[in-house]
Amino acid sequence: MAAAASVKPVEVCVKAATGAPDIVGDCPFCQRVLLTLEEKKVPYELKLINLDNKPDWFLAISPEGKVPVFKANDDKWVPDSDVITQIIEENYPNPSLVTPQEYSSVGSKIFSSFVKFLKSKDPNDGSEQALLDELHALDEHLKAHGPYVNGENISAVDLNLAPKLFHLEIALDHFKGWKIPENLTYVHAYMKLLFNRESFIKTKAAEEHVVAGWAPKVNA
Ligand SMILES: N[C@@H](CCC(=O)N[C@@H](CS)C(=O)NCC(=O)O)C(=O)O
Repeated sequence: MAAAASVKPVEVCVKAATGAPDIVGDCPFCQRVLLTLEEKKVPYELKLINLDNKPDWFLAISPEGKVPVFKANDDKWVPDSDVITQIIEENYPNPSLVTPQEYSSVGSKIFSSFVKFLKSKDPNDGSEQALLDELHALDEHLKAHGPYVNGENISAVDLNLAPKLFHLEIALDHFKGWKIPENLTYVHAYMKLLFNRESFIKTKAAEEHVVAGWAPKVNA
């Protein structure tokens, strides 16, 4: 007889919202993991971690004190969203979220460019242009291959980018009154597609928590 599929949910520690310990907080790496689980319909148990007051049991399983950490059906806790999403893909191959190698780094510099621009206090340091260049490159890619990075079907690279674009849109508007240029129509359509997915709506942080999360970094 074939072994019954395990019904035991996997476990994942994610950031709790600042000041709201019972709801999911504003960590894009955590949301990436949750999106992967949601898209594959893998049952999971959430453990919300207050990063301002990390419990001892959490520090024991995540010595660096970082979220996300993930436990599959063995007893080993694993950190890092790159590693975690890879394990989820291996353990739950259907539906496949594998992004073809040639597209796996599309948009990969957007998040670091966004953070640099967000923190920048010098309008002439080139950080705005660097971000625009990355967004233009994504727009061109989507124009040629979209609506998702790998065409008709969502894949891992989209689930990595979605929370980062969400943070970018909220934080740059709030702190700099900056918006993604309207002529980047493929990027706008892409974001709408991503943010309207059931998986995204279910796992996203509230805007006020995204703003609160970036505030100390912007004002540093
Ligand atoms: N490379 C890691 C980054 C994880 C990360 O930086 N997580 C942040 C929250 S967004 C964290 O746990 N920081 C520890 C802290 O704030 O104390 C991944 O992809 O999972």
